[in-house]
Amino acid sequence: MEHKPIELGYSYDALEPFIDSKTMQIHYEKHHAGYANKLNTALVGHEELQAKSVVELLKNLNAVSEEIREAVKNNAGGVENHNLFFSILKKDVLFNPGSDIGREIISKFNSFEDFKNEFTKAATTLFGSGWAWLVLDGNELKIIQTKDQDSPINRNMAPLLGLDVWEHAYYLKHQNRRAEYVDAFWNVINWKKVNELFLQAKS
Ligand code: MN3
Repeated sequence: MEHKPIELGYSYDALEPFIDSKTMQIHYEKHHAGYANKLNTALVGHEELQAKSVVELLKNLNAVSEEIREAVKNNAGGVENHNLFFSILKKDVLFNPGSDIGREIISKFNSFEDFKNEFTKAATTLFGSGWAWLVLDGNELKIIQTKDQDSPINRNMAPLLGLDVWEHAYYLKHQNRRAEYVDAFWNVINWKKVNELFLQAKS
């Protein structure tokens, strides 16, 4: 199969003013598409891998021959991480404490505020390029960081919420002020989608 970025399903300016239109456009058209293109290039001549989805590739990197394993890890990770990220962004969807994910978050982290603080800390303290995640690990919610384009899927965890903290995700609008970007992120989380991902991961 030819790997492609996920359909956005919303316009580049849909997340203004929290995530600006220009950043969205470059992030989606250049960065996200770049990972898909590089993954397709890496898989040329590897027919047995071409039928696999990015998730299947990431779950079993040992099945990928060593010469292209690093490229597949980075670029399949890049595709999947961005697919997740772009699919959980929407304005005006509030956190619902009565939803399944809402109740689980409060049960695990004591309160939404405590969860928010812990996730924010993971996102702001990650050194260099990478991601902050809320994942389901077995039956347990966890907040984790990954470096570069490493995916929680590599570690057999199901990503529910992810924040890209590579500079390309915020530099045009926020320059070096990552904390400002992380703060803005809380206004564009599609909690309905996160709840769906949680229910899927549990079943
Ligand atoms: Mn990115």
